[in-house]
Amino acid sequence: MTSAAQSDHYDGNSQEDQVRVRRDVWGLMPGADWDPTVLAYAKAVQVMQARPATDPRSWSYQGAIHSAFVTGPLMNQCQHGTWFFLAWHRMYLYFFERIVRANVDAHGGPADFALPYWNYDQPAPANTLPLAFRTPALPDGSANPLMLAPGGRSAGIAGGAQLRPQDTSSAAAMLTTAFVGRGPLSFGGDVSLPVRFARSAGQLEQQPHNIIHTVVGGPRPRGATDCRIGLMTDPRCAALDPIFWLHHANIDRLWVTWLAQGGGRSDPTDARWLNQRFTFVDEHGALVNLTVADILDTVSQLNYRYDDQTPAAVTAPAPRVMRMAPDEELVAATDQPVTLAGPVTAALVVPGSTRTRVQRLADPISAAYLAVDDIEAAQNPGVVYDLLLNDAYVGTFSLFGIELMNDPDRDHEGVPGLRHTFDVSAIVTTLEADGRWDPDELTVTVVPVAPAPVPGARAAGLEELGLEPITLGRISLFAVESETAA
Ligand SMILES: [Cu+2]
Repeated sequence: MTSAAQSDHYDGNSQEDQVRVRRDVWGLMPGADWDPTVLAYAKAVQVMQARPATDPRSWSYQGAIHSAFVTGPLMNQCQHGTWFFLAWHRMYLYFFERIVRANVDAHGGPADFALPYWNYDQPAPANTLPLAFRTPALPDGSANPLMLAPGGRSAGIAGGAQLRPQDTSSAAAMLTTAFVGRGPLSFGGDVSLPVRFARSAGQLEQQPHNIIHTVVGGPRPRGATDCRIGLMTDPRCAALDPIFWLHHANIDRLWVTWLAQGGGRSDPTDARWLNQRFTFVDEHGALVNLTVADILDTVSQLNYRYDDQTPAAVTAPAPRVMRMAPDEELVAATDQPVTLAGPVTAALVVPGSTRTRVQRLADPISAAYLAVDDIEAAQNPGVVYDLLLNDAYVGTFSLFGIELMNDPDRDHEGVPGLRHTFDVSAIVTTLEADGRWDPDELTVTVVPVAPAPVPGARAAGLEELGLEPITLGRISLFAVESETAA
């Protein structure tokens, strides 16, 4: 490290005089003309990439703070599948932004520079990779570091293909009212020790966070231990793709908009969360500490806000799951592990003991969720998976981070496999209303989604991808009794 100075409490914010505004990259740069803020980001990336890898403010070191194939001080700190996911990434972005801004200031501004974000959950063109990330050269003729060499990103996305609405949606996350606990469908993840990859992600981490990583990165070569192909797909490479920071700024913004919805939504007050401390490096190369309590108000504590913090419009049926009590009952499940390289349908077996419960699942006092448990794979295949209950779309999941779950040296909590959970209360209600909710006829279907082709090109079939099979240990249906009827 360049400095051993380590403050107990970070107060770098006190020198600032204005609240910075992080803006939508498509609003800044809707066409091919370079926007000053986006161009300043690109030039700062050039400067950081030219620094020696031993400098913690270099591009490679900043990426390694998230995760890397090497180890060193401050490296491999990222938090996923835990209730620290949002807080850790907010801190990580904050200090990265300070490092970028020091470069921007040294090269003439803009004086109000803040990291842009990419809100992909909008109609085209906003659901395509921002133009600055697919332009070969900067205005001065130098190579644009925001554009990766071929293979660095999924070819279709790199070529301007649209992301699917299923992949960009934060609707399931916005429906939750609990940040943590009180059931599996939390916004921000389960209670956990600080670890890189624990078992249970919150709904926002699951969708769109994990999914965007995978559809932007695309497939990686089997067993790859470098960061040339499919960077966003692997946590050890993801932050080396300059789009990572705009993706995470959007995830950070969605935390703000979730809180703004009200309806009981609030950050945890648990001291184990508030007092958790993480260490980063600032623009001077000095080590800096923050606790989660230090970063909960972006305006008063970190001096930034987003240009759009409008609460999400939640257009959902009666939010039954959100009122659920923590007790739950397993009422149906697949009876053997499901291995798939293509689409697979499996029966959800309902034992006699829970048959009545399943029949009554559409009652207003019940809520239901599906859990996909013990997902095992050698690596993220670089595609995402759609999940259906009978014929109804439930949600999409990605295996982002599975390499680190399988790592024998893994420092997660020792539970095998990933877990993803989905609210299916509304689907059960619809199937029941259609007369199609029958305990003898319950199926789940998992469909790998082929990457979007380059616009104008033919879509590759799943069989052409040569997907490595993944195994889903069990898919289960849980019933939850509501505290109060909606
Ligand atoms: Cu991420």
